[in-house]
Amino acid sequence: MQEHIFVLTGAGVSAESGLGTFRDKKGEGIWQKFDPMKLATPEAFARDPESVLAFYDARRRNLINAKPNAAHFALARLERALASRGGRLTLVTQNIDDLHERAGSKEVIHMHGELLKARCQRCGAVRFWPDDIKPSYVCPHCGSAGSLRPHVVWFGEMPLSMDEIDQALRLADLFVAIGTSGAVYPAAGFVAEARAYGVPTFEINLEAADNAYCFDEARYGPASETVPAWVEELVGG
Ligand code: BJW
Repeated sequence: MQEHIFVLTGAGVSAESGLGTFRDKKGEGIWQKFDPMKLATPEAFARDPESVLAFYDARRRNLINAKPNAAHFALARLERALASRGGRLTLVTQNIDDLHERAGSKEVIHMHGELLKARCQRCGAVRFWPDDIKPSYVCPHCGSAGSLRPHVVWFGEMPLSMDEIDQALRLADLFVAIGTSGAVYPAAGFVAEARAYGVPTFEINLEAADNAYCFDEARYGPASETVPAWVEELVGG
């Protein structure tokens, strides 16, 4: 078994937990129903904070009622199994939900932020925030009014932990992308980076991603079935 596995997850891993994906072939993805330029950019937030905050309030309430599925639990099992053999799982998620953590994963890198946290635009303080955010709210850290926003990465903003991610990609024995369309950069470029470092690459998805041609191997089907089966092959028995 490989000692250091790098897993990148996307919205597809949480789809069967009832959290919508952003793009799908039926045209029912979040960004097919709502315009991301009006809801997921710093400019949109500056122009219309009420609409942006209401969009994230609704998704936060939905998340609180969601539950992790078998794919999340399998990845937590993989983390424990690798650690018990002196190996390591680097789990990088583009998802802003906390379903990996609720399934038992201990180390999760949220490169697009976390929906259950708020950040102050004035002082930069980030804190757990499971409630709605209103434009009038005051930052509990610095006391400024109207400066709180969801701790998420919008288009045009720099994703989080990029240095840590690059280092882990460089050191991995296997790169696996699960449930991500390969449409959003820089995450969509990780597979090419991994290949450039000589790391074998594997896609697990419901259907081929936009960057499927970059992967050495692929397995298609719902994450709640394909991920536990793959983990069982690696660590079972
Ligand atoms: C299943 C399943 C089941 C379904 N089982 N599978 C070229 C290079 C670099 C940047 C750019 C570039 N061109 C353009 C850019 C800029 C932009 C970008 O990529 N735009 C594209 C639209 C082209 N990127 C940015 O602005 C990023 N910042 C940036 O680039 O900074 C500069 C920089 C440059 C170089 C290095 C470093 C930095 C920021 C991107 C922020 C993305 N933010 C969002 C919103 C977060 C908050 C929120 O949730 O509201 O992140 S957008 C949205 O897309 C969200 C997701 O994390 C992200 C990716 O989506 P994901 O996870 O792939 O989901 P889907 O819906 O697209 O796909 C679902 C998949 O699941 C499908 O494949 C299905 O088949 C599968 N599936 N059911 C298994 N049951």
